[in-house]
Amino acid sequence: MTPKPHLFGRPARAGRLLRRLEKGRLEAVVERTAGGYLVTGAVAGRPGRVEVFRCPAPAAFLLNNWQSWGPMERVAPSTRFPELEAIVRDYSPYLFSPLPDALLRGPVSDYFAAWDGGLAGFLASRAGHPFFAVEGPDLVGWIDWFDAEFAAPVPLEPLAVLAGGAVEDLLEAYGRLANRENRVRVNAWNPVGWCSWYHYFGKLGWPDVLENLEAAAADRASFPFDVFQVDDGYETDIGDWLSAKPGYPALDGLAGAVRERGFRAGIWAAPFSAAETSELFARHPGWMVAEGGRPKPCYRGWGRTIYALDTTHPEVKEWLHATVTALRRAGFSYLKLDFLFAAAMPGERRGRVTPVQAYREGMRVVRRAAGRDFVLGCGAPLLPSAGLVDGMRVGEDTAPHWKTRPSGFQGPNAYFALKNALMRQFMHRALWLNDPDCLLLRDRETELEAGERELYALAAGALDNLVVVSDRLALLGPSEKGLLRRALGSRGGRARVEGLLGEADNFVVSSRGGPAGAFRLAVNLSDREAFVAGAAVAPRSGALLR
Ligand code: 9PG
Repeated sequence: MTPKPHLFGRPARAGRLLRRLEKGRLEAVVERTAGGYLVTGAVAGRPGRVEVFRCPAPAAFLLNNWQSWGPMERVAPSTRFPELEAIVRDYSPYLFSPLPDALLRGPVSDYFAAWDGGLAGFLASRAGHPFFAVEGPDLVGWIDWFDAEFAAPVPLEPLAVLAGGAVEDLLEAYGRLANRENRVRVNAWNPVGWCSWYHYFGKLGWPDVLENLEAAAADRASFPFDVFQVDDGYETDIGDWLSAKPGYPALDGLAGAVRERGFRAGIWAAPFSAAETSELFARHPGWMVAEGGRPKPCYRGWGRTIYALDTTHPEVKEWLHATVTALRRAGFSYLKLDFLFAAAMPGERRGRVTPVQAYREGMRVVRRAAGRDFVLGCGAPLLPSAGLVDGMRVGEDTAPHWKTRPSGFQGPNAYFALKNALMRQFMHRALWLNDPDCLLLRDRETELEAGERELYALAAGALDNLVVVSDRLALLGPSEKGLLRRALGSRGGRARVEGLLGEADNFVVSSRGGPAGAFRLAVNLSDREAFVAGAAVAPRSGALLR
């Protein structure tokens, strides 16, 4: 149940509100809706951080992280994520939030928070960064506009407060509202494909690409891939996307080899990132987000310091447009664009905008340059990407091992990747097509057990998500091919997940209206046998129910 919330520091009630802020002003309208309230409005001047919502913190609620790789999971107000300190220190302060200070203090839920009988959710993130945090006994929803100053009013990120019903229904209702608010149009093509990353990782060579291309082309019945995507490993450096490593053909040769075998060609790039060693950085240090006039490190990766491009800089926009256009001209029509959070790092930029606005400026350039080709977001701020991507990774990386660890900020592993896909299913076809990360089907060169591999594949199918295989295809025999066939056969329905607030790590995926008719998949992610939807399900496995 939701106790009556406070809006802007007073008990919620319908009406208009004008508020003088320290260095700005706020105008808001609160409307009563069937299930609760809708808050809209505008801010001007330097609004800084504004408290919008407050209610007593629920004993348990669903927390959602800012970006693809962060968790969505059940937490209590007392939940802490001790591993975040090491991530902030060793990897990046801005990986999991543009406001890391709040994140280190306690549970922070970006965009929305949901609990038994209630949900508070911001419907967009276009200028401000909306988030919820536990403050004393309360759960408080803020919008932060960083230190931006707005001469003309900018719209408040609308807030919907919904009450009554199961958390799963509330999330779906929130998804519908966010869909409308962001004018999302879901791509008609829901990809099936192959990706190089989770077998070859950074050691991918051109002979590996050719081997798998030949294998896929030779057995289309078993490998009905639309797209064949080359991941990280082909490029000379992070930032230098158009020059392939020695041993690789030029990019048009790479795409050509894929296309002449009848697949759409897919490629990976991190278009907002530049390694300290890259030609891009050497030539254009002035294009980077800065601090004190110098390039500001964004994150550590590939053993290097990585900088973030200032996506408000006119020359960067030209470069982004030219780079995406060049990838398309080379023949690629599926772009996995990764580490996108970099463009939303706080820092000095040409444009006097918030980091969220900067991110969206960059993504709009990419979207325009990509035309109707498929853009898969990864490592991306979620809500700011709504309407700008076709697909979105909704969890941290999978891996050829399971490994249950205490919280979702540690990975990569198959457990958290799959759990996040289940938790964030309400985003699928509301904000974009969900990418649950790749299926690892192989029974060799893996620590995953047969039940774990089967569960992952069947869940991705039942969820109607992207299905992308990331194995050396030569390792797949009749039973792995059969599993892929079963996973693909269960796509196409309207899928819904129950059990999000449960403590047992058990879920039920129900699908209806697809080619397979109505069915359910009982999911047991835990390490003990469980009864799920009336069926006994072994640890870390699933059971299909009619
Ligand atoms: C290629 C990979 C794959 C993968 C992406 C992304 O937090 N981290 O240190 C971190 C590093 C890599 C990473 C995710 C998180 O993986 O998700 O599918 O494309 O890049 O380098």
